[in-house]
Amino acid sequence: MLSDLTRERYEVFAKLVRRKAQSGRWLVLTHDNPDPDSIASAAGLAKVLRRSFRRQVRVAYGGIIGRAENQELVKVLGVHISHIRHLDVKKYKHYALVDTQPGTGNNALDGIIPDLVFDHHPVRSATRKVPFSDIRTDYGATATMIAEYISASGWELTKKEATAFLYAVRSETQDFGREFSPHDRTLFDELLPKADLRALARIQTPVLPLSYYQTLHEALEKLESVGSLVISHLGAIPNPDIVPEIADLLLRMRGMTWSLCTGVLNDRIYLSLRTTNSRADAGRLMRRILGRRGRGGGHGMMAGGWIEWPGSRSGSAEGLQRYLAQRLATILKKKPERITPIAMKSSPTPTR
Ligand SMILES: [Mn+2]
Repeated sequence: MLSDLTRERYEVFAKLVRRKAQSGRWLVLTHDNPDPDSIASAAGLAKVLRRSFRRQVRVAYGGIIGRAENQELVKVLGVHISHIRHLDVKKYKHYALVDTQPGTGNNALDGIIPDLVFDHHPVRSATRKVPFSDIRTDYGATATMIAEYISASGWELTKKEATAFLYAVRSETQDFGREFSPHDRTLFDELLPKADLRALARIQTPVLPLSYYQTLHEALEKLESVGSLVISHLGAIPNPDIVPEIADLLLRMRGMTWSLCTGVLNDRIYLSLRTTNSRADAGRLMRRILGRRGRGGGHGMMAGGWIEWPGSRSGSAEGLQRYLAQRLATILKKKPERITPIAMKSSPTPTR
């Protein structure tokens, strides 16, 4: 379905793209460690720029495409997505950000003001300098917005694209268990009959590396809680996006309304915060926990971020991880000194 808003915004977007010289190459960038929403959105925007405006476009990301699900998604979609370190960013003439904004600290477009921004996270002050931005915080997924733009451009989604966009919306909203809008729901209904369900199953249940189970094991061994807040601090992690995955898993624990997972990679401590409280502002809370040394943000019920941890010079990572959890507990009016380990029994007591 195509909303009136998208119809209007598409005209403004089209005018801007047409004004730009045809010769200049475009760089469409996801957020770092891209999730399905970001990957599908980038591929979709690239399609519109190529097909409707005959532009030369490269899709790129920073960080790591870590989750096996997301690697499989890239394969199924058949999108050519480059790592930013293999590109000379300055060689591009035009830039677009999807599922992220300038100044968030979670994309590789450092110091460059993009021409286009599409996102569903709360608007950042730096985005006001962007010539064209479409920020819709009521949308559950950026991919839903991009699908509407594709539709406004007169193109249809291929079977592969339908599969990828369907997965993006499902994973971003946790199968509609998290914030979503009627637009996301409408897109879901439209895509389901078009999608390749076998390919979707391959994305959703991919083959997993041993490191996944090792990290999961560690996460369970290190469980802590205070009241309805469950916490797990990981040591070295194989990729940043295992952190939100574990935060999601922990939030499902009976009796819990908040979850925090942290992990260490390349001089950074990554954090993910989740809540079942639909009136919460997890993004703001995340920024409060991190203070000036870190960057982060998010939506109402989910947030992520990182804080600089320059190796052993600043004490143990675990010390900082514990400190961050204590800050969170304090803000949530739970007693930080009461954070205690949850013991995992090696064999559970049978219940009769
Ligand atoms: Mn998103």
